[in-house]
Amino acid sequence: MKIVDVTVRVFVHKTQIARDKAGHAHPGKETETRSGLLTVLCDDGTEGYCIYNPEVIRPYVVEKLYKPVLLGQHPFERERLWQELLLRQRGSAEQLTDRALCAVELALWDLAGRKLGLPVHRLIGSYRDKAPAYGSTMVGDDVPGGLSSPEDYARFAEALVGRGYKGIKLHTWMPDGAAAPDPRRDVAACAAVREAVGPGIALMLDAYHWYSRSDALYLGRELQKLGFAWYEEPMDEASMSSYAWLAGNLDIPILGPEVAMGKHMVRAEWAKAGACDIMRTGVFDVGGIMPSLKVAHLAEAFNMDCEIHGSGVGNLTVIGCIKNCVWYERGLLHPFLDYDRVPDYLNAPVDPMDQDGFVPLSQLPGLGADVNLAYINDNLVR
Ligand code: LLH
Ligand code: MG
Repeated sequence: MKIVDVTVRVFVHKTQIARDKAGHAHPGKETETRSGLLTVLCDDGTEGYCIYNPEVIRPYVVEKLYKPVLLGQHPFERERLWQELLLRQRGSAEQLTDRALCAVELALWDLAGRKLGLPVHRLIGSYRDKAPAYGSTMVGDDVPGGLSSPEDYARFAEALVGRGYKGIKLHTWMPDGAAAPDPRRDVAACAAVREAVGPGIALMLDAYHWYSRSDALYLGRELQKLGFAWYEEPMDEASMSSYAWLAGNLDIPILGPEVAMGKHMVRAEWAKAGACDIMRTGVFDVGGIMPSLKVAHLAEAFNMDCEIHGSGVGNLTVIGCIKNCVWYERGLLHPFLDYDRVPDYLNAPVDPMDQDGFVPLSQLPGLGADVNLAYINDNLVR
């Protein structure tokens, strides 16, 4: 069995998500957007897929970086292929990003699962068959009834509890939203949500990511009083020593790093430095499922939990295979959006949630995305 082609089919589909100038997602008018179906194809006809941003998996990346490593190789030699892609990443003039590394790694896993007729979490070794989800809100906005005030957050939190969520993470206001950032307004939103949902719901905060040490300390002390479960990325993660300082000054668990470059290696440094109490990884942050497992196992060896960043089949698969993680991050959510609506290019949602707030691990062969190939082929960008 060997890889004979790597392709990307770019297609259009409807979206109700708009991005602000800083790239944060908000609800918007229904419009069309583009996605790419990355496909790794083998000589026996087996295919593996990953749907992702077509700018990240653009032709240059496929032709000059993926194909020279993958063509002619056995698709099950994932660790070796990943390490060879890593060598190219060093010399790629930053064209092979961790996200592009992740996309092709996910496609290789999907291919293996489809070939063997197994969900990937079973192939790796399952730990669980479902995970509790926390509802992860979009960042704040200026739209009344949306996420424009502490009261809006409180009403939305009540609705999320009604939907079944046992945990909620607030993303509060970030520039270029009006009056953002403001740690006092963040505290008001967190207090309003705690008041609305009571003590039995786990609450977390992912605030503006560039607060000063003094603002981050003030905010953390207030979250402690409100009984929050963790405090995420209040400062620029490039300064690990700021996080070690913050963790040393607060009792609330600090979660990180999420965006700091350096995959599992930088996370080892954070664990050693005491810069976080709960480890963070996400498949698109560190280059795939394998490096995420390395991070989770590293954290386990430090008696630390490792919470997984973001939604989707790759992250769910990691959660399915590790013990030291509590939650699945479901979102991003907003009162004006129906998160349960199935995208045009899928036949079923990747993370359906029951009324008790649990998301099942997929039992489909592969990563668990039920890709609607007919839709994609009918809506190609030529
Ligand atoms: O900045 C944002 O819009 C969010 O923080 C987003 O990146 C989200 O993925 C996140 O950080 N979740 O934990
Ligand atoms: Mg985050």
